[in-house]
Amino acid sequence: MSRDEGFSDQTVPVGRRVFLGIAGLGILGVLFGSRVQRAVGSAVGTGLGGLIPGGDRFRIYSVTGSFPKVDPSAYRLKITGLVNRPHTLTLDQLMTMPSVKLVKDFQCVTGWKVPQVHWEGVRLSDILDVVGVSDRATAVEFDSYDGVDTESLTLSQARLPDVIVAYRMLGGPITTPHGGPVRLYVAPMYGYKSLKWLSEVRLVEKPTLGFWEANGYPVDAWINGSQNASVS
Ligand SMILES: Nc1nc2c(c(=O)[nH]1)N[C@H]1C(S)=C(S)[C@@H](COP(=O)(O)O)O[C@H]1N2
Ligand SMILES: [Mo]
Repeated sequence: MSRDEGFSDQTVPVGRRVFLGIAGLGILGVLFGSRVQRAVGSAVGTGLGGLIPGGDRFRIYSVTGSFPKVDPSAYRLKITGLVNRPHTLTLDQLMTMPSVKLVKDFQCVTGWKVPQVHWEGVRLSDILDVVGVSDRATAVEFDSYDGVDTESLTLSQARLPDVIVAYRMLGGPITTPHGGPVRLYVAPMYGYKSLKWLSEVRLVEKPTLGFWEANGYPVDAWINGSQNASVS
């Protein structure tokens, strides 16, 4: 199987050297070699990524250094914690819920940006309505099938109309490298909030710091001066 399988032409993986250079977190095992070690990658950290040819591509991240492979038929999304009716949803069940499409620039806090990315999925707020959120809940925690990355949002952030549980991206089903079959997409915030391989949504009274936040990224990741996502 080719290493590049599943990568769209809008995609370039990020090499360990490049990534550590730009993120400086020192703990991340990111990605496969070859295509990665391109000059364009090393320019990203300087913020030139968007100015040079090939700069506006996704860098594929995984904090574990590999991708959890989740078959669409085996996929489950658990909604747990302070809810009235805990649920476990299959991908088919998610896909029968009302869906929303978003188109927006995708922006990593390290400086790279992909213009006008198309997304489709279910509003997180619709899922929260299905399970019924307890009065004591103030925040939502998110877990990944990778077993390491975690995120959180306040309940009011989680209820924003452009925060979705996404199953389509870039014109097709979400590929494994991009976090498929299902990832979170938090349109108004930087990319690290858009947790890939989403496995669990948990309502809590007090959130614990997410993976990136524990490593120094801001808990509130609003993209400055961002345009609102177009919603349909
Ligand atoms: N599970 C998981 N989700 C993740 C990450 C990760 O390493 N693991 N990286 C985050 C960061 S920092 C960014 S910018 C985006 C990148 O999305 P992509 O890998 O599809 O390009 O995913 C976010 N979600
Ligand atoms: Mo990122």
